Amino acid sequence: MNELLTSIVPSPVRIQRAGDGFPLDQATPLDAPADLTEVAIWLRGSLGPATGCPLPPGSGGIRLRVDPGLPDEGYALGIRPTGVDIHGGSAAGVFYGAQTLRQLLPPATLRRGRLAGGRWTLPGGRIEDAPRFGWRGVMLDVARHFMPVADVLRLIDLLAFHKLNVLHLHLTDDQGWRLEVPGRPRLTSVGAWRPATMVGSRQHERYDARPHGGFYSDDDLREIVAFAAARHITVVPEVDMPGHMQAAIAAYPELGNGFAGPVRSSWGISTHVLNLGPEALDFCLAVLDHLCDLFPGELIGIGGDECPAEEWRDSPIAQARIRSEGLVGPERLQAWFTARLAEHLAARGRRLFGWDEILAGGAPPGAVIAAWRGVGPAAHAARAGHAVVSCPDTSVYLDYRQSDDPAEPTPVGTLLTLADVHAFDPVPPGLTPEQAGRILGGQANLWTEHMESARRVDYQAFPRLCAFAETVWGPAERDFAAFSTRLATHLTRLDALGVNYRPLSGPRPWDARPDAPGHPRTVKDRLAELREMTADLDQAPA
Ligand code: TNX
Repeated sequence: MNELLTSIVPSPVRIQRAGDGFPLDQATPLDAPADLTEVAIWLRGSLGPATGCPLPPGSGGIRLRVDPGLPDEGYALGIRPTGVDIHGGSAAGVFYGAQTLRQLLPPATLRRGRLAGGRWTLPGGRIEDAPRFGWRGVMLDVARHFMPVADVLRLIDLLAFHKLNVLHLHLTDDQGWRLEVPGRPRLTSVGAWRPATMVGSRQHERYDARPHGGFYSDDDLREIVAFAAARHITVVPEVDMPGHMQAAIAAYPELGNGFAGPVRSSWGISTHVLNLGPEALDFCLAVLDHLCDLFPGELIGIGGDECPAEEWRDSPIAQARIRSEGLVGPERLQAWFTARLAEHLAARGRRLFGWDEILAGGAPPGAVIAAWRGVGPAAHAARAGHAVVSCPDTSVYLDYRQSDDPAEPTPVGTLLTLADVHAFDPVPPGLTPEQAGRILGGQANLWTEHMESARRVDYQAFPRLCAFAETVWGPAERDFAAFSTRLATHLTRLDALGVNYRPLSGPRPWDARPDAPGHPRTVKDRLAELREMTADLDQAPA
């Protein structure tokens, strides 16, 4: 079989080789109905520069069609000497068929400029394909390190190339606030900037002496949303509340419990959280309103992770709220708050999306849970009736180290090799079929404490994200050896796309960060820590 036909990543469900191929040249026409105009524009834009083929409108070449008989995001791609048919169950399905088509051409055609003129032959055959899960996500933390718009758009292209369809944008954290909110100018004039940045894991207490910051204008975010939508990716925004809020409190101290200080420079969890009085609640609802205006998707992220309750014990404003709402103690305050956010979003026809900490005290009905603290919370959330996005740190945290090579940059977390990621299953063991049906899919998370640039994000993300794509697109049964063979060819595609992936042979000398030491953990220690961290879920309603 043609090598390209058998090296597609993520692997298609069914591939048949048949007869001669189709020659693609300057005259090849593209036939697309009006409802597939956007796919056609994208395909011309991605194939044109390197092939020199403008794909003018017309019949007898590549034909795009929606066929409602196919699975929603599925496609059938047929290549014969007389033409190429890409049929999809929806525009998204046609788009994925076209992405597969790109992988069937030599990698040089993925470049942004032409190496040589000529003709390319698409191998003859038929591919039938459809994803296993509807949520094939990546979370990008743009709070710890700001990522310029152009780099975000480039990452979106790389996600789409791997048939991923959700970009969860972590827009705020203790270390930076990255979006504008009407009437709150200090969020960006103050909250988007920190005086210095920690270098390496927090145990080493090292800092650079350089300010860092940046934020997205409303138009920046609209551009990101539209660019992603044209690639069938939904952007799910997250503003993390009521903890991980030090940047906002630095800008507006009245939202906090007496903290008056700068945006946080160190990693870890700030104890400076929202006071949850009337002004802080109004602030949060206004932020959600703005997110609803900018992001058309159903889900709006409210974070909810790692919120220490200690400041609430002595805070008059938090205590007044606890009394007026008749809450049993500071620990109940977060659940009360999350319920108010859920009501507000529901009134706008949206749904709340939060980290699994919001399960403590019972998450609002209809909330979608991003289950990250090992595999326990995904099962807990599914049993409690919630829709779940599986993203256990022990399988899909791409900030965690890829090997124990001493040159691995800032090694943190547990060892998470390419094979470990490839073995991930979004559905945790022990669920009934009904509960398993609540697992929407999986998500790989890119926390950027130790990724200061797009170059470093590439290094941490690839090639593990190629393996991740197989876990959410492909079938439950997977063969790592077969994947590795396909990956060898696929890496030549990443080369053509200019991705700074980690070489399979290990880090290059210049990848090392001796100036930014890490803090590697063993799986055993991490599992013990996770058991302790999630012990409160045993009391939570399931
Ligand atoms: C935990 S995962 C966090 C993040 C850190 C990450 C580092 C989650 C909801 N919270 O704030 O960046 O660990 O791996």
